This record gives sequence, structure tokens and C-alpha cells, in this order.
Amino acid sequence: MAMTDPDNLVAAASAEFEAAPTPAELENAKARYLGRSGGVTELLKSLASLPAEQKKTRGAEINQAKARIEAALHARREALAEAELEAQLKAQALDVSLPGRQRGAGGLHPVSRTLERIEAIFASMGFDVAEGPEIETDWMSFTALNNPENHPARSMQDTFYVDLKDAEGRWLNLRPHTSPMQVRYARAHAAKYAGLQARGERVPEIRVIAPGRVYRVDSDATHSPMFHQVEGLWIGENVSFKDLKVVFTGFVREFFETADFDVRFRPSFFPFTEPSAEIDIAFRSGPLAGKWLEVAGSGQVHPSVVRNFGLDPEHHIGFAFGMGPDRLAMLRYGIDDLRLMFDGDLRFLSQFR
Ligand code: 2NL
Repeated sequence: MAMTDPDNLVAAASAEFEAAPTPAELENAKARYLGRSGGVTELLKSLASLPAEQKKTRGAEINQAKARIEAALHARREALAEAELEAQLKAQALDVSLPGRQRGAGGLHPVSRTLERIEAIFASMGFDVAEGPEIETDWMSFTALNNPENHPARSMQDTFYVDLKDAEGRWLNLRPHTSPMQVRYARAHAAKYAGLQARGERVPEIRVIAPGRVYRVDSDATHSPMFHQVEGLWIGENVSFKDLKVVFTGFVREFFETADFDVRFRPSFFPFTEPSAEIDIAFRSGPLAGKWLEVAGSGQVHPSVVRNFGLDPEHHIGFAFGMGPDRLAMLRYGIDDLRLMFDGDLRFLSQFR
């Protein structure tokens, strides 16, 4: 096929453009016809050697051919762009008749559920709920609670320290119990009623629980460096161990939803209470029947601690207790390894939805 014939050139170009499978290959084909050394350019160059009378008609023929080649190019460009768009739309096609992907019902962590239960039960007995800082001063975590200066709980083997110091130049700690929050609550209460105290009038009772995260240097199957605690505090003019026994027994009955258990107060020691007692319970029936379980530490708040609350221990007396909701959750749900509680494994957690 003689490419000196403009019609042949148009036919050849159109066929090549039609056959180009991609935009890149189409642009290569374009160069062969419309480029600087392409077919059309060659034809135009050949005009120079024609006699003057033929130049006009031949020139017009070539320009017409060029216009047809350009039209074929544009048509193919659009066809390829359209095909690409089609393919894209098809790939992204959304079948609205398919069932939707479920979000999956979430659920509270067993420890959160346990804390909510504990808070609700104590609220029903008139206790306020106090939450506060997990990074504490030495005074709040230890001194206010009557811990001697050289008590091992203050050591780095037992307590985590933070690279910051308090106003007295002592390292801040990650609270090893929630007692600091009880101290903060009691001091705010005492300050609020300072006027009443000064006039020797009756100050309203303190009845509060402090739930939350606490930290100790300890890690094995039964100890986690982060765990939870709920401490309770009831201070009034005539609050006794009898009240502690009633409150705590009532709590156990509500928490485990049974009255079929025995309670025992076993003498113990804490720097912040005197006298002090461990509280043990034993179910009379069910899977845990017959075994004494240690569920809390407790005691009558030490006069020095009452003084650190900003109250006069001659007029204010009461009890405090501390318990581990992680362990209570394990007892209630029959979980045997504390580490499961903090691994975040959904195979474990989704059983509590
Ligand atoms: C335990 C021991 C206890 C307290 C915590 C307390 C708090 C203040 C004042 C006095 Cl502000 N006491 N808390 C008292 C006795 C025991 O917990 O073995 N907990 C799991």
C-alpha cells in the first residue's frame, strides 16, 4: 500500500489507532503519523518537489487527510478513556443487595462491669464515688496514711516512681492504692466544713468509695503491675466496727446475689488502721462452698490518719476497707488466671458481652 496516497495513510492510521490497546500505545502510533518525521509530515515535505500548479490541490488533499487522522486519533482517545472509566466503575461496583457488614456488639470489660456493680451497691448504701489522679505525691500515698519514713512499701522494689518531683523534692509515685483519693476527698470535706468544726458544731459524715487503677512492682500469674482497687471510707461521730460488718456483709450479699455465706474478721495489721482485720467469706453452697476466701482488708481509721484528713480524732472516728475488684470479678465469673484480665484478647473478652 503506497503511503504516498493520503487515503492510504488515513486508512493505515485509523487501523493502527483502532488496534492500540492502551493510551500509551495510541500516543506512539500518533507519533508515526502526526509526529515530526511521521507520515503526514513526509507528505507535506514532498510538496516541495511538485510543480506549482499541482501544489494547491495536493496540499489540500494532504491537509484533509491530516484532519481525518486527527479525528481518528481523538475518537480512539475518547474510546480508550471511556473504556477505562467503564472498567473502573465495574471494579468498584457496589452490590446494594448484599447483606451489610455487621459492626458487632461491643461490651464492657469484666472489670468495668464489676466496678459498676460495686459502685451501684455502695451508692445504694449512701456512699459517694470519688475518682482522681493516678500519679501521686509521697505525702498522699504514704505519709498521710501513717506509713513510717523507712516503710518497705515506699521502696523502689514495691512502688513505681515517676521522673518528676513534688513540692518537697520527693519523687512522684504511681499510687499503690486508691487511699490518696480518700485522703483528698476527706480533706476537701474537712475544709468545706471548717467553719462548723471551729464552732464545735456537727460535721456531716464522710461516706465514700474510691475505685480505680493502682500500681505495684509485682508480676506473676496472680499479680499484675497494674490492677484495680476499691477502697471505702466511713467517718462520723460514732461509726464503729459493727457498721463495717453490716456494710461489708450487705455488700457481699448484693454482689454475689446470695445470703448463703459466712463472714469472718481476722486480726491483721495496716499502718493506716488500728485495729485492723482481714475480711474472709465462705460460701455455704455452690462451686466455691467451704473455702475461706480473703476478700478485703479493713480497720478502724488510725487517729493520725484522721488528723491528716483535717479532722479531730477526738470527735471523728470510722472505718476503712480495701478490696480487689479484679479478684472479685474472677470469683464471680470463674476466671482462674489474672493475666487474662489485662491481655485484651477478644476470644476471652467477647464471652462477657
Ligand atoms: C488491702 C488493704 C485496706 C484501707 C485499705 C484506708 C484508707 C484510708 C484510711 C485508712 Cl484513706 N485506710 N484503706 C484500710 C484497711 C485496709 O486495704 O489488703 N486491700 C486489698
